[in-house]
Amino acid sequence: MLSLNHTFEEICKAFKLKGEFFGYNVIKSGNINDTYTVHTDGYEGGRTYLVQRINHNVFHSPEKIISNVCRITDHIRNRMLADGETDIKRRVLKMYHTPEGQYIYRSEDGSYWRVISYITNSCTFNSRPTLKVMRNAGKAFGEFQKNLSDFDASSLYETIPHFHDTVKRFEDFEKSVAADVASRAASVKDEINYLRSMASYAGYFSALAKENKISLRVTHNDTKCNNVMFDAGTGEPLAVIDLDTVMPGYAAYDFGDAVRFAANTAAEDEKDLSEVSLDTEMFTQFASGFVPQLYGNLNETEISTLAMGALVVTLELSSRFLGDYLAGDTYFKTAYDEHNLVRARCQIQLARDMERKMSDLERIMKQF
Ligand code: GN1
Ligand code: MG
Repeated sequence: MLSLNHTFEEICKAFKLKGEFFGYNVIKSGNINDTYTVHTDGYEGGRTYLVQRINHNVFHSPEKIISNVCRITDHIRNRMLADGETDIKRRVLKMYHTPEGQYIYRSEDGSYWRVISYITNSCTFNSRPTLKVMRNAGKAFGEFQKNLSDFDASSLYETIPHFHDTVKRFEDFEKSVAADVASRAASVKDEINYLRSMASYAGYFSALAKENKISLRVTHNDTKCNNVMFDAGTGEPLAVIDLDTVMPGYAAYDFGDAVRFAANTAAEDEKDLSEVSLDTEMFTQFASGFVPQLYGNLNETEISTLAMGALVVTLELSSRFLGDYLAGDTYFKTAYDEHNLVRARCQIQLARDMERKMSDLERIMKQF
């Protein structure tokens, strides 16, 4: 296998990045793509770039994600510039291209690579952020949706078809149970039964859409709080990143997925289930940042069903983690054998707590 040093050297040359490559760091947080910071020297004290290997098993058409991401970031950049933004390089990602106009570099082993701007003096937070970070993450994702509210959602490629189609996710889960290729179904009967008992929630949002009570919007679809870059000095949100799954979607999935990840009192893959619950204060803080950004864009039903989005998306991800465990761990990166099962159990525990607290959560949402 080729060394990463060699690959990054090639990439720096192909993209004509400033300075000479001298080293890289691994960014560990993603479950799909591989992300690195790549450092160069010899040009005004050096430069840092974000270099990513696109997971081709998940994103079958890297050109389509590049096209979506370029169009979205151009749109946001133009809107921010029109609003007088003066720090534009730190507020929106830039995709690099080679002198020939290529945004993707194929390394000798066939991998797909891209180069993205690195936001200086910034930081990200994983689960268990502070209340201030939570509010600012809400503001960032709300502003992101607002900035794309005049973007024609139907013109985007569906980079992963049926990504937040919870009904289809539950059907796929049932297929994994039936196929049981890794012979694991017998050992996770309780989890399977729980998800089956909750299957009626899967169609909650598609039913509202059928009745024209909610609309498709341009949504982010992967609103983990570590997908927001914050100013390392002030804690203010700068930019939303990880734009590969930006597609038409329902606002509640963005709201819900953010809460699922960041308002969990434990990590997404916590083994000790007694640590796992939904922190209503964190939930409130996120909502207080998110909802005001979208006044005038979302209708009453959309706002009043945001809390339900948290439960539905948590059930959806439970079915995806457990489905991948049953399929022999082919989709999500895992760090150990039972990782997907641990993740699924954690998400199920969280879903149980959300269901218990749903009337409180809905009451909280009424203040916005
Ligand atoms: C994956 O790799 P990452 O962290 O951006 C997944 C999301 C899940 C998330 C769970 C393309 O996102 O849908 O919610 O893991 N992304 C894809 O941590 O499947
Ligand atoms: Mg992602």
